[in-house]
Amino acid sequence: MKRYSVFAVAREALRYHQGWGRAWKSPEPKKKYDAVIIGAGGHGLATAYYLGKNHGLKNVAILEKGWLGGGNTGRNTTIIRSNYLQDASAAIYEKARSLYETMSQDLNYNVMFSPRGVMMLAQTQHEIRGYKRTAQANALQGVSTEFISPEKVKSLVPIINIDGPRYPVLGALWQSRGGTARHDAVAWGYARACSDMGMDIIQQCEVTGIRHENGQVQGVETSKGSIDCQKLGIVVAGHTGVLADMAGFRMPVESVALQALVSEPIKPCMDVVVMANTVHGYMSQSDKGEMVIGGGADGFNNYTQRGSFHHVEETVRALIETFPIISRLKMLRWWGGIVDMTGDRSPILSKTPVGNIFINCGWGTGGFKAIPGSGWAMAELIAKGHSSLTEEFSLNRFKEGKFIDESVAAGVAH
Ligand code: FAD
Ligand code: PYC
Repeated sequence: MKRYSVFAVAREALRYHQGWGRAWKSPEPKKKYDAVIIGAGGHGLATAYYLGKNHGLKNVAILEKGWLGGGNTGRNTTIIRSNYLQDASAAIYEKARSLYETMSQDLNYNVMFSPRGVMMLAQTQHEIRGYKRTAQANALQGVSTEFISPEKVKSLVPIINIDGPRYPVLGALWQSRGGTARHDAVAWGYARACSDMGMDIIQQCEVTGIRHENGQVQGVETSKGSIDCQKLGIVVAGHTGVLADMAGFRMPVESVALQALVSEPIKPCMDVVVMANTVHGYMSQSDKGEMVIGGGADGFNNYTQRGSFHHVEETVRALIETFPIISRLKMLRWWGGIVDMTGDRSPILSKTPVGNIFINCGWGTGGFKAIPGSGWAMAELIAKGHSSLTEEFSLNRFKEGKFIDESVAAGVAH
């Protein structure tokens, strides 16, 4: 047995009295988490939630360098749809869209899912062909979409000008069960549910290093100290390259800023979401009455998490022909997020070259809509080592050339 001098005992008694704990007790063995998730955005939180809910893995920590939902999850324009072209995409995006339908009940947290309908305008002959093809693919995939006429577009969106001189509206791809949800609430709802399951969500905790030995992950170094884990999920969107570098491998993603803005609030005037991909703009109206407007991504790689004047001008100029009423609106605020783009505009949900490190990224400009489906699939991959929903999104596709081309369905110019 260890012996203590009288001074040591007195010192420890004083520490105890001052509330610093029983310093003479043998130290608790260092906690090892079954899984650590880096990134408390929607995808990281949803992954942790389904690890607990679907696979009983609750000894989990979620590490966030800022605040939960403070990345792209809290900066997006909240469009939810599943009208993608390829089968693998339709499967995961439709899984996500259907989970959004019951998310408020599942999490007992109102995420304000509003299936108000999403339309993607066809303003060139090329887009008509593309969207008709997507509608047919969606019919085979069991995703409900249709190609609608310009007259139907006008009846759904009375403020639209379908006779624009440069880009008249020639029809639209319409998904009536697409819509929007409150992005912060999605993050908060998942976070509360994770916390209720006993998971640790550690904010202001930046991961600065990743430890592995003999090809197996051991843990991470953070701004709050070192943390051990059996399995590690990297879910950091625009910072994917930085984290992959810490683990010693490279990822086929580029980081660029994507921006959006809102107008001053006005009376309700548009109760569907409209995307105009030829002119690079999209718009919906928030519950507060603001017109939520976004455009294309920056044409160069960067980490600047903010908006820029030329984007506001380009985006608004592009939309004014189709929505003349916005020319009189004042802008209230604008912002940017750093999105992670892959070459085929499809995500990566995959094992990595390091054992028990998994990665979820590449959602680029369109990952908000995918949060629940991605979390569901990623949790299965982490818990069981495979998931039918992630199979085609693995890193192998870049070696094998099996790309999942969604450059049109991504819906935002890049
Ligand atoms: P994030 O929410 O960015 O979370 C990643 C987290 O990782 C961040 O909180 C970050 O702080 C943290 N992190 C990074 N590095 C570290 C580190 N070293 N240690 C600890 N934590 C770290 N998608 C749609 O479906 N519909 C839309 O309408 C839409 N509009 C968009 C509009 C804009 C302006 C933007 C920017 C994006 C838009 N998106 C949209 C895309 C969508 O927002 C993203 O694909 C999605 O939010 C990604 O979620 P995430 O959880 O992967 O990333
Ligand atoms: O993926 O639908 C989308 C989207 C719209 C705006 C940004 N992303």
